[in-house]
Amino acid sequence: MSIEIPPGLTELLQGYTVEVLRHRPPDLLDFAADYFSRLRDTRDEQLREGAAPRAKGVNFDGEPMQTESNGEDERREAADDEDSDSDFELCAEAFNPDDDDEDTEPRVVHPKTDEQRCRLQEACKDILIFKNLDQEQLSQVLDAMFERKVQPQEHVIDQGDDGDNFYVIERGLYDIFVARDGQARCVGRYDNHGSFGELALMYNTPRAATIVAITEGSLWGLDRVTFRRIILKNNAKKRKTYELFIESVPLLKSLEPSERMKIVDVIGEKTYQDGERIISQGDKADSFYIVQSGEVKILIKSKTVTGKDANQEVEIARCQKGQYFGELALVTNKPRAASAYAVGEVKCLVMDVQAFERLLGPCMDIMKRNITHYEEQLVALFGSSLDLTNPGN
Ligand code: 1OR
Ligand code: 1OR
Repeated sequence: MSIEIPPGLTELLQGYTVEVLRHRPPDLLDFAADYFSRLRDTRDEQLREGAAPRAKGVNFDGEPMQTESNGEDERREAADDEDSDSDFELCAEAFNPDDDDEDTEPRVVHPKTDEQRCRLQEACKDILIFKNLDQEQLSQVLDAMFERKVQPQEHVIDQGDDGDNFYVIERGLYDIFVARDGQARCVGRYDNHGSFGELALMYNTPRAATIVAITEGSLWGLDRVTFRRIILKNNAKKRKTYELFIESVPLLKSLEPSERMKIVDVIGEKTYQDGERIISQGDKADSFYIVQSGEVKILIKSKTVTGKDANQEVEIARCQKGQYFGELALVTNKPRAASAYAVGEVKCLVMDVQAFERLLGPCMDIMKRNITHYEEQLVALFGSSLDLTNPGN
């Protein structure tokens, strides 16, 4: 007896398998349900538009995968080959923020329980590259995110690979390794919060670092297509919004314009109300701040300078528009040396420690020079010297 395999079955299952291997979803059944209903939607849409259904599979990013060439692929590949010695070699797709495909492309939606949605919202609430999204963009991003559990020693990202997803950390420790001259060096660690994997997706470059889970943990992934459609489109807007301001920040003057724009790509804007504490003396540090509008006052516990009145804080400095603060703890790898409070409503541009180390290397000398002035200013203010490396008092 011969069993006839229905036409299309092999491609259908192959398409699904490829997407499972790309996304490694935690629940195969949920993923299958999602995948096949999106496939059907794409087919129905094509039928409605009067086109012959051509997709034998659908990318989980929402792009139909064509099994029959229409010539476009070859043209694109030929163009890619011409570029083959550029950074864009691995993933040649360019982003044009003016191509408003947001409403025509099928959206990626990973259904979530209420409990998952709560955990996801909590994990994403301080993610800087989500800060400038509007409500609708943020809800599309959250809908598209999927949960990924990891085990100790699991490589979430390998340096040199193509970028598939961006990740937000819900919990767990993750070491960052960067290989140079064949030698992998641990250059930092994410400790239960933050995000990684944006660079390859933003700039179409190979992964710039390897990220290894040190503990068991939980991540939320966002696929490349949704990331580029929403975050990159928003970044194009951000560049326009902040270009003039960023050019005016004295600390960043020595950077190339393209380096300044990379800063804009990863910063998030945060607003603080009058009297709100932005930084707390003695805390572990993970961000750097530039005052965009308003004024920030820096206070230090008097015990730190006089050894008395532990609860009393004294004002030691003010930061105005274009000035920065919160660099000291990142440079010295120590807890926050002072507290920072908003005076009136304040807007700050905030950068995480990894971006600070990656992008502000050329400004490090200026910051270090200014830190040595802190000591001199302190002597002028209090007539005493202070060990700024012991700020937790
Ligand atoms: P990605 O898509 O390139 C690896 O994949 C991710 O590691 C990268 O995005 C960043 O999100 C994250 N240099 C490059 N990538 C880093 C770094 C980093 N830190 C985290 N990532 N440096 C370390 C700074 C502490 C600079 C090393 C010279
Ligand atoms: P941080 O990461 O330690 C508090 O967080 C920030 O306050 C600090 O970085 C600086 O950016 C900012 N001493 C210590 N921190 C100062 C000082 C300062 N001025 C501003 N910050 N001074 C020495 C006196 C205690 C300055 C006196 C004028």
